[in-house]
Order: sequence, then structure tokens, then C-alpha cells
Amino acid sequence: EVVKGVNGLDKVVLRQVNGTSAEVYLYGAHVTSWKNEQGEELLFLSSKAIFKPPKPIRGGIPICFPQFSNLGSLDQHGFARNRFWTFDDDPPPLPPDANHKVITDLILRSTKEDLKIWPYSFEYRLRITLGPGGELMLTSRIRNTGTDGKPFTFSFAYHTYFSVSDISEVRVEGLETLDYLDNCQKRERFTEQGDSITFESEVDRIYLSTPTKIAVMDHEKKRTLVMRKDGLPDAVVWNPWDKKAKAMVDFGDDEYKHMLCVEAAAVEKPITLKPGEEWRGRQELSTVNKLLDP
Ligand code: TA6
Repeated sequence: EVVKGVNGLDKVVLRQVNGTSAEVYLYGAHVTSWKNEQGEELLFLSSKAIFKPPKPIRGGIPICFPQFSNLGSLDQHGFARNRFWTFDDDPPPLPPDANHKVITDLILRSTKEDLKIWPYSFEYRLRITLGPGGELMLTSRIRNTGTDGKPFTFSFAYHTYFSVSDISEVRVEGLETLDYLDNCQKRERFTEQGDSITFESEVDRIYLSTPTKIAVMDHEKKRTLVMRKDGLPDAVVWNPWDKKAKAMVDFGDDEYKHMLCVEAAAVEKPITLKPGEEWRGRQELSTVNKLLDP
């Protein structure tokens, strides 16, 4: 169902019979809400988010394409999150169990304007699925539609902002002992300790070659947010903490206490597509109403 969201921007609302829901703005194909059966919001959306293109919306799941962060010549995180997407008029085939799922298919095609800043033709199809248990799945299909024989290379992230009760009581499981690039230390390479990750200051790390499953444990809620990913080997973990939070106009000074970004990403090894080739990158978010054992 398409409704008017903030500032009259169109958004799609996906609802399941069990009361779970999700919302995605056509602007940026930006998921801004994912609620459980009790109607609790599981994603963080800043109370100061600015819904005014071309400013990206602060929170939810920004799409970082064709560039993650400043790893290239484009603006921070590329331009997919600053574009108006449309409904896909020729969506990929539906999955066999489609009748239990609520699906919306969006598409972004390179425009003449885009070609001036990134000279490659692409079609980016994004399928957003709300499963029968409230699982939220994002499947990206990016194809090189160029006819000039030129391959292109891109980096990518689903820049997911999770809502947490209290960042100082959050644990992340699945990234122990991995190498990571530390954005707070000139992106130098380090190795993570052997037990789960906890937070007491700014964290901005690109974990490399991570497992397909990462768990974010919210101690107060006795709830685990589970991320499963495919085609996205890396995982970015970010919390701006107090100083950086204050420096962002679209982020409340204290909001860092109630959010954590865990981002399924392809950064260390950017993806190259020859004309006609297609890449798929998927993440599925789900919740478990208990703290998973380490
Ligand atoms: O994903 C982490 C990060 O790259 C941080 O370095 C910080 O810049 C964050 O993204 C937010 O970026 P944005 O452009 O959305 O303000």
C-alpha cells in the first residue's frame, strides 16, 4: 500500500497478518521502519532525520551504492540513497512461497545525470520482503547494462541502523577473532579479541570476511536481532558516540545510546561486473525473544 510519508514523500507499507510491518520510502528505496508483532520499532530512525532530498534519511537502512563511505570519487556512500526509485515494471520471478510473503519490487536505472558522475549503465532491482514471521529481507540485483563493453566496479553496504535499549548493554556475536579496518585509526588493520563485542566509545570498523550470521543482543529487552547475509562478505559496525553525535545536525545528541549500525557490506573486495553480468546481495533481519548463548 503506497501512502504519503514525511514531507509528502511516497512510502510503501508492508504488513503481515501477525502484526509485523515494514515501511520503505521510494526516495532512496530507504527502509525506515521494521516492527515486530507487538508493534515495537526494531530499526533506529533519528528524531531529527531530515526528509528533504537530496539529504539522505538518518536511520533505517540506507543503501550505499555504487560506493561505500569515501572509497572512491563519489559523495559519501554513493548516490542510490539520494535518488527517487520507482516500482519495478519487470520484477524478478516470485519465490515459490510468495503467497505467505509481502513483497515490493523497486528499481533504479542510471540516468544521464548519473552517467556524468559515474559513467556506467546499470539496473538496480531491490526486492523488499516481509516474511510470515516478520523477517525483513532485502535482495539487491545489480546488472551492468552497458553496451560499450566497459566493466564497472562498485562497493556496497546495507547501512542498517538497529534500535537498541542501551548501547552500553549491547553485545555483538559473530565477529570475534576477525580482522577489521579501524576507521578511527586511519583505517589500519587490527584483529578482534576472542569474545563478543561491547561498546563504551566510538566504534567505526569494517570487519572482513565475516560469517553469514551476526547477532546483536539487547540485554534490557532480552532480545536478539539476527542478521543473515549472502554475497556480502564484510560487516561494518558503527556507533558515533557523544562527540560525533553532537556534530550531526540530523542526529540527537543522546541518540547514540539507542542505536547501533551493523552493515552487511562488500568493501575489502569491491565487485566488478562485465556488461550483462548481474550481482546479488541479500540480507535478512529477524528477531529472537531471548539472548542467544555466546
Ligand atoms: O558506516 C559507517 C560510516 O561510514 C561512518 O564512518 C559514518 O560516516 C557513517 O557511515 C554515516 O555516514 P553518513 O554519510 O550517512 O552520515
